[in-house]
Amino acid sequence: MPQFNEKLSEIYEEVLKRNAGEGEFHQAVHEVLESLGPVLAKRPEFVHGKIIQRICEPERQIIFRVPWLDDKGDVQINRGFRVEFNSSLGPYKGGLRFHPSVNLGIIKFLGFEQIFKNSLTGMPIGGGKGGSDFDPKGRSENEIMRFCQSFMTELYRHLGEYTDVPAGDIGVGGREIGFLFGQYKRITNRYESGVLTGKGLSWGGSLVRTEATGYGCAYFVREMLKTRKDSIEGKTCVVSGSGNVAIYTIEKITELGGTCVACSDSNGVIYDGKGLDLDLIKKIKEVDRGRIAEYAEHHKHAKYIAGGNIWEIPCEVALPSATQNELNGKDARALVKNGCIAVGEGANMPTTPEGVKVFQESGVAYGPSKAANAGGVATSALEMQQNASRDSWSFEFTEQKLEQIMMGIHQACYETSEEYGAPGNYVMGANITGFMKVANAMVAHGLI
Ligand code: NDP
Ligand code: 2IT
Repeated sequence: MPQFNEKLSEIYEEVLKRNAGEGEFHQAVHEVLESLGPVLAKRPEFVHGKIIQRICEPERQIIFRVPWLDDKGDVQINRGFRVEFNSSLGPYKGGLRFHPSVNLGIIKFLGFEQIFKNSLTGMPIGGGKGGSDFDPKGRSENEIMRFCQSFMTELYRHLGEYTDVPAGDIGVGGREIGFLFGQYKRITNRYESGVLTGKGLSWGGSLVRTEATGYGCAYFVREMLKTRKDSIEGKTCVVSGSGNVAIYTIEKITELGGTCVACSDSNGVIYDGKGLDLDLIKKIKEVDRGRIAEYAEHHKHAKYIAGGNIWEIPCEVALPSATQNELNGKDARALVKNGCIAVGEGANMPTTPEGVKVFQESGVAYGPSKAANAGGVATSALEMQQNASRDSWSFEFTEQKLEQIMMGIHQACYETSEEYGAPGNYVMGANITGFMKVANAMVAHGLI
């Protein structure tokens, strides 16, 4: 594993001091800095210009009150966030997360990761992230709408197609983007399609955006296996979560010949040895907005394990697609012991540092989130491109672009890992490739 040199240790200590208590942010910064030693040795102007210190400091952080009325007429108050992290490659771009666990540190880790992920896509987008500690679970559609309207009533002044372009993340899908877009349009009196991505298909959305993160992750795993003269065909796969990313990961993995035998939500795990019935999962999650436990009511041969640990289920390919730090060192050891040879991260930073170390030391093909799940934001950028030209592309054309982008990301990461003497280390490959483009642009833009 790469080590910190004295300069990087000093930078990291400063990050810890300036951002006390933000554990996830520290973790994300640590993982990127670990890769950058050899880059600083080659590029002294990055050191003189304090490029890393500047990248670690968001350009702007917005925190705001979100008051709204629930169905009983009671006042509810949540906290809204938007961290506009880095705009050297384009307008701030990144999702909104609605989940009770959201706090500034989580939004900052996500925004920080987004800078390098967005750079890797090759599209003109900067990095940002936002959200709220609002918990959508158990809320009626009217409550969700009122919350989204109140959230946008503050956020709109910070957005714009050339300024900051949010999209979905945990708890924010097509429905929420619709309510947010409607309120933005009403307040600004502008039909500014490019201000949000993940829109509905009849009002400026792009085909393939819904599928993009999961499809992209499956493509990335396919490419990793290809470098090892292997394929997804015939592999047993396990996908955590059962939301947007998990569903379309299962879809593409199945299309590529793999068999997904398990998925989950925060209450438990579904195991179906015959291969998951995706139509049923889509009905439960996308139509009925239900819980994954319901799967076992429809398929008696399937097993629901309340509170179970999905990583104990033997598989050759693991696809963590729920949330950060959902897979720890012990889980990684169990996966390796049970024959896991590849990991593709659909979620953001789902593996703890100890887990990452286990995978790398065991020779598992490990695709880190900022590379493996970049297909979602890349397709958001394709949506922006269509909005700017008032065009809409076919499913086939858009998916082909997504596939090319994912193959390009894989190749760039692999080549960089070779160049820096660690072939197949996609963590180093992704961090260095993503960083270089941002750093070069920052140098070109001067001290801002
Ligand atoms: P969804 O809200 O559609 O689904 C989230 C899934 O993860 C649900 O099954 C949920 O279970 C589970 N989950 C969420 N939080 C937790 C938690 N704290 N503990 C256990 N399970 C949890 O979100 P997405 O599918 O969009 O996002 C999943 C991951 O993918 C996130 O890490 C996100 O940042 C990342 N991602 C998403 C992209 C996108 O385009 N949507 C793009 C790139 C990355 P439950 O219902 O029980 O909460
Ligand atoms: O983590 C992510 O890349 C996303 N949630 C998608 C962001 C986007 O702007 O499409």
